[in-house]
Amino acid sequence: MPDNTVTVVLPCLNEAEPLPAVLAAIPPGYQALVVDNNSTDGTAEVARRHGATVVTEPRPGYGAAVHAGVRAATTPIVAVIDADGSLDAGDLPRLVAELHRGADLVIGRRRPLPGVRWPGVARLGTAVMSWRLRSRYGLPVHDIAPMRVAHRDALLDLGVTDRRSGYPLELLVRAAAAGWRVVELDVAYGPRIGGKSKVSGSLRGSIVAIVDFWKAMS
Ligand SMILES: Nc1nc2c(ncn2[C@@H]2O[C@H](COP(=O)(O)OP(=O)(O)O)[C@@H](O)[C@H]2O)c(=O)[nH]1
Ligand SMILES: [Mg+2]
Repeated sequence: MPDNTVTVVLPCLNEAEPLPAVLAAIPPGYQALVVDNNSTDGTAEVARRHGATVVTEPRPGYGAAVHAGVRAATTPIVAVIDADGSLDAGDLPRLVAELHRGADLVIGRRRPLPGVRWPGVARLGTAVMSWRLRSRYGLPVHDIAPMRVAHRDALLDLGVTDRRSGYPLELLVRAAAAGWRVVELDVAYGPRIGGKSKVSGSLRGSIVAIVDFWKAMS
């Protein structure tokens, strides 16, 4: 049966190329909500043409886009995933099921598929951040929540303030402080299916991410 309680928030900065396939993988009933962050490649038109609702967020940054999407969602549950095709929205129902079993936040742990290019710096950064999240905050995590599912209103009440790359880490830290039950499940991690990397595949993006990650956790 289609599940119409979930909005899938897709933060997008120039993702017109991968978007059609990403949207096609969204489970039946789930609402696709593309947050367009000043894209110049027709992302918003492509999204609308493929059935997604589009929200425009002029303030740049991954966190700004995610926050705008969560606010705009009208369903009790929100999911956030990348719009580059590296993550599979088909994994979301397994995460949503854990939420129904009582978790407050369900996150994906990227398990690279054969042949995926995952730069060493990004892997190392992920390992270090995850270790810190486990040792300092007691969170059962091995990744930095690239894909996540939560109850919309509770998520907004957490009050995450980061509007750039530190958003997912600040969310985890606040979830731990609030005593949330956090569950991590393996999800497939494939190659980006078009367009350009803004974070780990770009020097500027990587530096911004490392600075933001560290700020979010200190
Ligand atoms: N709205 C918005 N989305 C962003 C920004 N930076 C990255 N993203 C999105 O975040 C997701 C992950 O970024 P990506 O470029 O794939 O990073 P990578 O996986 O480290 O290469 C993609 O859906 C991007 O479009 C940003 O500044 N604004
Ligand atoms: Mg990516």
